[in-house]
Amino acid sequence: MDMDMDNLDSKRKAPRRKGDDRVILHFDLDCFYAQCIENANPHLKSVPLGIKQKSILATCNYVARKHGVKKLMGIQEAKRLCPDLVLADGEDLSPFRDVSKQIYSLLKSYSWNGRVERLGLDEAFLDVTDVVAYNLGLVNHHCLEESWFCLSREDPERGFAFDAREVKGCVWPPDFVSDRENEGTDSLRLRLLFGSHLAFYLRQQIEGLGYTSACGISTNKLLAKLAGDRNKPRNQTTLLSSHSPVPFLDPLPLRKIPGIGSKTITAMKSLLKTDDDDDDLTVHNARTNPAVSPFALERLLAGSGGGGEKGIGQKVWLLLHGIDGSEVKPARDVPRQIGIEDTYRGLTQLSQVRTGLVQITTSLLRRMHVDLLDDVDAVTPPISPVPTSVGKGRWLAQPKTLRLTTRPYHPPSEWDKFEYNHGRVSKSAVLPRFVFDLNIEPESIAERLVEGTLMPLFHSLNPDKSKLCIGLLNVCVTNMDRAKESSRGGDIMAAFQRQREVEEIRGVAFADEPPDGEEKAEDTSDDTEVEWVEEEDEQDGVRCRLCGCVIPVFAVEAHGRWHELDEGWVEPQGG
Ligand code: DCP
Ligand code: MG
Ligand code: MG
Repeated sequence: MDMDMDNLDSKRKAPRRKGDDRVILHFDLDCFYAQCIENANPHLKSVPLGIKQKSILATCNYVARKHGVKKLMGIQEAKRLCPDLVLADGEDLSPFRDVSKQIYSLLKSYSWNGRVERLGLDEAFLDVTDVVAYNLGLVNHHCLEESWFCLSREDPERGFAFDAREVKGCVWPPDFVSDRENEGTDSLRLRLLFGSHLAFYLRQQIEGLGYTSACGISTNKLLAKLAGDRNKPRNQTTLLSSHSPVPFLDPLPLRKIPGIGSKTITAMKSLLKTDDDDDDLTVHNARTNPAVSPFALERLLAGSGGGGEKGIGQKVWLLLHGIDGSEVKPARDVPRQIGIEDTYRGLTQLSQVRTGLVQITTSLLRRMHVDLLDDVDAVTPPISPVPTSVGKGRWLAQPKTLRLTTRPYHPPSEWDKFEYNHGRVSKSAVLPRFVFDLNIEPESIAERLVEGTLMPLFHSLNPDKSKLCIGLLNVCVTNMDRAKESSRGGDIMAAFQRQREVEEIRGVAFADEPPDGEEKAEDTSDDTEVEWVEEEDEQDGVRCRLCGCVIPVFAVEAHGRWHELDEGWVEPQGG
């Protein structure tokens, strides 16, 4: 017991910072969905604009924010605050995904080490340590004001001129005074300063595509993301505190810290013996309270009932001190899976299901063309009013599996009885090869796929036709079969064909004709989707297990879809 207490005491000490050798940028686009809609309809730029999903605003532009309108606000309240608010529909995420991909590709093209990680649709981290180190090696310390930032190792003329005496954009702390005389030639300040100029240049490039953004510049992902939040919109912040990020973090509400979600906050409240509103619970409260330690957090979060991964206590403790060793993940040129879903107020007829499936599948095929074909000509310009017709290009990867997920409709009167995902079931089948034929219109492919594969899957998931009442349909392709390296310069389709032949010999089934449902479809009880928990104290909302936000029940589906796009940074507490 004494041992434990010693352990607890020694571990309560502030952890030492190490690993400040990286330069990380975090970009977050301003009012993203709103900017996408504005770019397609420029007259909306000057008016208050809200993007509607069901009966809430997914986001609103900054003109609307001046009137007090906020993200995730109910439409009624927003209209009350700003009667002139113009509403645009944001149910179809395809245009936002297209823009997201375009901006992500742009950022990727400036990375040397390929460490470009997406977070949701409108954010990205870049680890630019290597680019900055290279440029620090070139700089003339006697003529900092006329520096040149090299964007390519091969072509020294590719770059931009900058003044290396000053950090570009805002800094934190605002009154930071550098000790330039003594800082040497490779100080943390100089590295971040270089990062700030690169960030500004990249933000200008993004503006060239028509989108303004905010950026944070720091030494890890946590601090870069929080720094960028300081000055929005259309601005950037470099976190320069050379000693400790603690004064920067201390005043922030705990719930603002990525990686700290509702479970951690509940655990923290029980340690602090407080019932304060989540907004009043700051990093400082948690960090300085003697009851909070890595040991105590571990016991609550990873112990029986906590369900979190081992080491979670220490991880949270480090986050409270601004320490985050997580790497910026290398960019993937092909997503792991692509899924499209829609929600319904109870489909009772098979014909309605079929229509819904054809719509979803057509969007899915369009998405596959955008994400999996390497020919840019095949991509419709963002927010094009005309959907992509027949695509061109070569497949970078071909998914092997098609999965259908359904969930019954729960009318409002049943919301207290069932969890959001109650009754959610999935079944998979082999994805037929005609899907990759670029000479057939997506609509025709969709019809064929629905008739031959998806309807049989649907029947086996929902055998009782008399009780049909569908609230959600989700169609997803997964199990990506990548074009082999060796096929570079050769015929990628031929390489796929060879690979398939090899796998067929090994006994993996590939169907050119749709499988007959029951026989070939396999059960995949899919628990990788977002999970939701309803808590007693949240009368008119549901708390999201991933981000801890309380979401009005009617907005849960839109919020869940948003998370499913989010490839990283999920609260590491298990569920
Ligand atoms: N989004 C959503 N549901 C959420 C959060 C976000 O549908 N719970 C969507 C709408 C946003 C986009 O994702 O436009 C990006 O989310 P942000 O939180 O970055 O919000 P914005 O980009 O809209 O605004 P900001 O300028 O504050 O970044
Ligand atoms: Mg944003
Ligand atoms: Mg964002």
